[in-house]
Amino acid sequence: MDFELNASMMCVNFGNLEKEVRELDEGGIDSFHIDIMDGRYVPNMAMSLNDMSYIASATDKPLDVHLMIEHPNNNIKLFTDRLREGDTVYIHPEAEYHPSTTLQKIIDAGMIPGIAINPGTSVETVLEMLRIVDKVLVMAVNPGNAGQMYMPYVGEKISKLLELKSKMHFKLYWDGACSKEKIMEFAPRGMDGFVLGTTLLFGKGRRYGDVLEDIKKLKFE
Ligand code: S6P
Ligand code: MG
Repeated sequence: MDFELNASMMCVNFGNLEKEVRELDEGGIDSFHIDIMDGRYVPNMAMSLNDMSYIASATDKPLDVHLMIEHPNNNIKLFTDRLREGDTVYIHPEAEYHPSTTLQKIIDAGMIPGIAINPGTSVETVLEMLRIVDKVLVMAVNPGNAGQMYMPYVGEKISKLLELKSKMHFKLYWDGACSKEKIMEFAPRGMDGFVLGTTLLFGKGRRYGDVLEDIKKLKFE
């Protein structure tokens, strides 16, 4: 089965970022998920621009940068100037007056445009934007922290998005409380990738490569 595994980098041991990136890279991760927060759109501040730039310099694999900030349009160059062609930038449409203007800037800079959809945001609210983005990140938890509870009502929304994705040509990714059971259930239905955090990958006392290998070996009926 073909799906990507993305590492939620806010969950790593920042005491040795170089080692964490190397182990994930060698362990077979597909991309590095970078959570950027401003303490306003969400009540937290996780990773910094410097963390992001360092990770971009330490791996050839793609970064997907998840901007949980108000009015990303005002500061989008801070990110696009430090990223590489082919990296992804997700914005939250609710955080911007004219989200498509910001998405256009991401496209013009050579990056892949994406939107993140909160658990409480309906598909209908973002329907128009689905036509211009390449990637959609469905939040299964409220944005802001790792280790939170899965919001069971997102399942229905994911079903709608899975129907729309072939018509509208975007890829669909899962972010938040991602467990083995969720991968077993949603990968066969067409989910393109999963962001792995404390639920499945980090703080388990196991080598990242071993966890990733177990996931890739999952048997789907
Ligand atoms: C949440 C953030 C996510 C988390 C991820 C962590 O604001 O966007 O990317 O880092 O949810 O995974 P877990 O398994 O700890 O929920
Ligand atoms: Mg995220």
